[in-house]
Amino acid sequence: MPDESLVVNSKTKGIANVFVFLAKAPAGYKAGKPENAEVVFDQKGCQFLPHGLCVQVGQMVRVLSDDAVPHNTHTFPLRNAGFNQTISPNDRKGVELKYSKAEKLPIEVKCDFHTWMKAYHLILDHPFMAVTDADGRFEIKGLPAGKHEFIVWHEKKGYLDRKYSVEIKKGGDAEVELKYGEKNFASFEGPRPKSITVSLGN
Ligand SMILES: [Cu+2]
Repeated sequence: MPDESLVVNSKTKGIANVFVFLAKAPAGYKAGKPENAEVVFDQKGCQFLPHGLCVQVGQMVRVLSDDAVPHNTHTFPLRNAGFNQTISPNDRKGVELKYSKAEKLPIEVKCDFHTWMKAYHLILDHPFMAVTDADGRFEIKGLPAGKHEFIVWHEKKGYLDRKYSVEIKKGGDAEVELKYGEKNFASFEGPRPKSITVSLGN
């Protein structure tokens, strides 16, 4: 089974599954209903899909399975109630998982039947979060103008940045490139990335 704990695009050196988010909603921001009432968390080939999932408080996580074997989705939150439930083979209707509180950092999700199966859920009470794709890219939409400080977090290293500052001009976009040297991933045994390349826009 592939180790998904550090996924690097060999061409761009972009790193997947890096979470970029605001610890708190910007001042004056009023949380409305999440844009999507539901997000899907699937299991296929004994892997969680996606590996990194952003969830807003109040959003329903629909846990599905596309595998012929049963899985057990087991969450390890700090502030929310834990969820530990068997998902039947090929369950395309799914089991509903709901978080009621924001967490400070992404939480671990495991399958007790397949010890290599691991994923991370980031649960916040606002929508200003993203996780990098296979190219190391991400986008956070709808940020108000002003200065924002982002947490940048990856499961191998933990914090890559605690306060990555980005200024969004009125009516404008911001594009940033975040780079982290391989020393951040020194504990990783395998081909090491030279940098993470991600972009930020709105
Ligand atoms: Cu499993």
